[in-house]
Amino acid sequence: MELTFRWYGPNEEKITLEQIRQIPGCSGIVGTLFDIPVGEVWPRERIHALREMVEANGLTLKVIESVNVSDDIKIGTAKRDEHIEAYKETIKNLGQEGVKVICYNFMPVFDWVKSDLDYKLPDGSSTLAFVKANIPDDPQEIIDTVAEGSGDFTLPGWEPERLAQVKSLLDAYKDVDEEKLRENLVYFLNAIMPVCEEYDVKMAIHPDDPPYSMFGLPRIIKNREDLDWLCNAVDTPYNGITLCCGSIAEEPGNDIYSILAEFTRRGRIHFVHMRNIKYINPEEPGNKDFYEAPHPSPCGSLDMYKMMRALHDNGFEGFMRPDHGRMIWGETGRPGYGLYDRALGIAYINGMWEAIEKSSK
Ligand SMILES: [Mn+2]
Repeated sequence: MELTFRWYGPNEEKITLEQIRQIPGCSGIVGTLFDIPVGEVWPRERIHALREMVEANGLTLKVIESVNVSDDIKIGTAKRDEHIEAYKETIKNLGQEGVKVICYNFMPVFDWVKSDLDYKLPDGSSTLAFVKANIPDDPQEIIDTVAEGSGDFTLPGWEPERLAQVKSLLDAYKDVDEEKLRENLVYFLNAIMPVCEEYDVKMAIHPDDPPYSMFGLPRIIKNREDLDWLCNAVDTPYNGITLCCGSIAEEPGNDIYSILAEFTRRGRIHFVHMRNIKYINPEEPGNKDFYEAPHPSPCGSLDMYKMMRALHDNGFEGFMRPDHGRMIWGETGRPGYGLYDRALGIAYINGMWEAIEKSSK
């Protein structure tokens, strides 16, 4: 298991690589080239420059999050083959620079949805939350909320230039149901798999966040059955999963522990987002509201030890990162991606892993 930390690059971050290298037990960066428009090739020189910067700080660059898939590919427009060719070129360039895993998602329009980016907890910290009553019926309103809440930072998947066209985007998806979206995902994967195999780069899909339909848009990576379908539809280890524990657990009906165990055993989990969430009023029937809790089990609704054990006991050998953290100790920055709370998350994850390993010998 290799522990990593998501970092958006020198122009997009106030967190520095010098700070990240001081987090004990963190060996790598989950990197990105945030400024390259979706559908275009990531040039090898740019990847190389990022890699050198990361390696100069004693860290590795083996995971990318995300190389976004264009809406043209998801919808299946006439432009998709052009975008797929660009994606293949990007995979080749990343592979040649030593990248092993690409995280991506196949969610229409919205990469993820939360109602609150500054949800106050009793201890004075703030976190991300999903409270259904605060989700507007009009998707434009949620875009405005996210734009306001993210301050000077662009949030992944919420690039303003893309969301400026949200109405026409929603319209473009009107003939895309779950079946069509699945077909388009398989078309994309079949097209890129030979390049992934040649350059030894594993694809790792991120589940839908939240794992159910919103605004009438189709969602196809929501639960155990969807992950099983994905693995069987394109049956190679290069077609794998970013198991985001929080996203899967946002549907209380999903058994996160058995999903972790099964897909680790099947060799398909290449990257894990370790996150705890706390359900809000779970006793209300059908209520799925939650906030993103600090990593330790007692702070949230998930048993982190049980999740780590499911990975360990089934032979997990991939990459992991703490997922979103709260804003604590007066830190300000990109919601979900502060330094301090995510570093606490790594310390906790490392402690558990060491204890599990030593007690299993
Ligand atoms: Mn995630």
